[in-house]
Amino acid sequence: MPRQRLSADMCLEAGVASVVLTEYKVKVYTGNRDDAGTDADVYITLYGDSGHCGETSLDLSWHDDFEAGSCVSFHLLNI
Ligand SMILES: [Ca+2]
Repeated sequence: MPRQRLSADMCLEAGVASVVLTEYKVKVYTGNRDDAGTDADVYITLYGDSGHCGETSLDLSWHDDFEAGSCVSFHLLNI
């Protein structure tokens, strides 16, 4: 299963003095019905006690994400 680790810098908001980063594993299951897959850009925003990581693209390089019947894991850091 392909994995991607996003940098902490991508998840830090300006003005936050100190943060505790938590790593999350997000698994996206795409159904296997006709036309269930997508080539659209897919984003996620994770919220924590100190803020949020902002809109983060779920996209693995050199991998056709969100095909019908697939499961893709993404590793994200959140504050
Ligand atoms: Ca991709």
